[in-house]
Amino acid sequence: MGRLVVVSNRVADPRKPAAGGLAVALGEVLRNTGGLWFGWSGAIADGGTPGEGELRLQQAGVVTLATVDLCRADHDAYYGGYSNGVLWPVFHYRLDLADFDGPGIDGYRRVNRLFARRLVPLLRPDDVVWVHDYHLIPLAAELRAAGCGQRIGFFLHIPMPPSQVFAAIPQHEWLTRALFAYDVVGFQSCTDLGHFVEHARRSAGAKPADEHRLQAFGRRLHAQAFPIGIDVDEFERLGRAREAREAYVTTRDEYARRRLLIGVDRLDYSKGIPQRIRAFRELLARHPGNRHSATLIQIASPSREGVEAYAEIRAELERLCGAVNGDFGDLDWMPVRYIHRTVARRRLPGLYRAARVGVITPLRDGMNLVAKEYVASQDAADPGVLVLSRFTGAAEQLTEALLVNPYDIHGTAEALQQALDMPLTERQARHDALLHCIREHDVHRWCADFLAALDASFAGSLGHHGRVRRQRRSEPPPATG
Ligand code: GDG
Repeated sequence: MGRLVVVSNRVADPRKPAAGGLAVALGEVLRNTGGLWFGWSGAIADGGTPGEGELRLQQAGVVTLATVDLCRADHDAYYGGYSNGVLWPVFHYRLDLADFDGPGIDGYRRVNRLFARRLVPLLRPDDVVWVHDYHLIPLAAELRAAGCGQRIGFFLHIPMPPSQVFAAIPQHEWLTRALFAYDVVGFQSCTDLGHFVEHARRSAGAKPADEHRLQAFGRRLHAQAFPIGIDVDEFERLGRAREAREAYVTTRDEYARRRLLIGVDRLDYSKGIPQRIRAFRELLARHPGNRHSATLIQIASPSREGVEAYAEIRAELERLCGAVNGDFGDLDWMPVRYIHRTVARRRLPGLYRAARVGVITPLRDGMNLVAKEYVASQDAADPGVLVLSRFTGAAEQLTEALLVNPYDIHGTAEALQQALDMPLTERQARHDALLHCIREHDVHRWCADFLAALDASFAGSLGHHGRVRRQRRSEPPPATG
């Protein structure tokens, strides 16, 4: 197979630790394969021209980082506007939070076109291009319009909503057509894949070509679920290293008389953190034996702070945690430790290991890697219990966790109590099964399976393999507002 070219919104030095599921996973993939990683630099060039941005190349070990700056107008429309103001909420089933009237679509399209223009000169004929996530759905259509015949795959890290929800996006038909410019489109779960197939059938009249392939818009698309995983061995190594051991010992000693529960998330409304705090409150209220004992450590790393909905959830969380501590806390016991900061990755395995319960309760999540990291960090002889939302992609695989409905505060509180009370033999049996599962479906398998599908895919157009006719630029999306 040719050189791997990864394209994602943000690019990170794969030699450095990252916070955020996509950056962590792609760093692990590229450290192994080498190649080119293309995306936004993270810099906003004030005073720059929309649709323009300088390309920078930098070598990071075996990986070449190719980044483009964005001007303020492009950044606000593409990133804050369409990607995180429309696509992120809708794909997480939150039509109430989507700003359909905003002007973001033009910037979204402009930045995708800019990325394509900057990427094309860097591509070699036998490159395999792997595009990631909702920021870049139309990228392949732009690359095809520029004459690229390389294999191009797309992986959606976030959920694919049901057709009726997706159809609320005024440009949903354009987005669906854009996905058919790829050779392979991957989803986190069978649920997501089912939603896509149903939508393509309904809105584009797509027909099944064979087991994994759909035919529409004169192209054949391979669509499949490829559940993402973690690098279990690497995470276990991290757990044995000094900083994780220190974090474990310090936390264990500090909370020697307590039973710890832990949540680790980017601060995002999809993660269900307020519902989690309410469930913990309910636990203390209904099961007083936990008072002066159970302590929830909630790490919420700052995320997308410029987007309005994120400022609101931050204020709500501070209020909720303050109320639990005020109502239940005592001089020697603070029930919730809420940490709105990014904790060093090297410390995370120690914190996970010190916690008797991992509380991973998103309202909706593509996969959720924290659930897998929690399992990988446990002491097999005395493991903690994973309480997991049934609305995560991870729940399709991690069926030995205690699966909860995070909207059901009472039911979640009861599951937390069940986790705290669970006998050792049951904890061991569940942990064994979970560890086996995350080993089977680790990040290496995710990567290998996706790239094998991409390698095996015939050029998506119904024309000759490897030779894609130059296509006209994709139709512009319908105007909004
Ligand atoms: C997207 C999808 C999908 C979190 N806080 C800290 C920190 N993290 C790390 C975790 C984990 C990663 O960030 C979070 O990954 P998730 O999968 O839980 O969630 P998203 O960031 O929303 O990721 C998700 C993922 O892409 C991969 O496809 O699973 O569904 O939404 O690795 O450990 N890391 C550090 N400090 C923190 O405070 N160092």
